[in-house]
Amino acid sequence: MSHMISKSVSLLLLLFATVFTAIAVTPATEGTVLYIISPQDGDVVSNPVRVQFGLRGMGVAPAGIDKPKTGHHHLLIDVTAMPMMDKPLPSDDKHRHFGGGQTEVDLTLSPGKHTLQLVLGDMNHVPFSPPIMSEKITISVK
Ligand SMILES: [Cu+2]
Repeated sequence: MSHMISKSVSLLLLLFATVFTAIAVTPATEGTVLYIISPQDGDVVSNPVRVQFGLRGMGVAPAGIDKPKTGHHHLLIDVTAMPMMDKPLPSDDKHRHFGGGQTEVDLTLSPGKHTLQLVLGDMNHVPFSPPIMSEKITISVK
């Protein structure tokens, strides 16, 4: 009897966990394209490096603003292991948030090769499902 109860309880917990996960990610708008307008893959550039963010199919809104079909930009710099796609994106030198709704940034990068990739996040900095990401580009800084 107690075995049956504990089985029902764990089923219930599983159900809650599933529902919680389902509301933690925002569905992507189909056909949305995120891309880096500038620089282009393979470009040789000088500091400051102006990176311009392109988004088609959804709009840009500041973090914390609950508006359907919008998100804000995150720039991954030299990130080799992708962050979790169902959690808020980390915030550090390699994971830059543009929670004000910015669509470009001027970076100062060390000389040599660097990779850049955009990830769109929802109002809570969580990537959409499926994730909306740009191609990863490689640039050379003089
Ligand atoms: Cu963010």
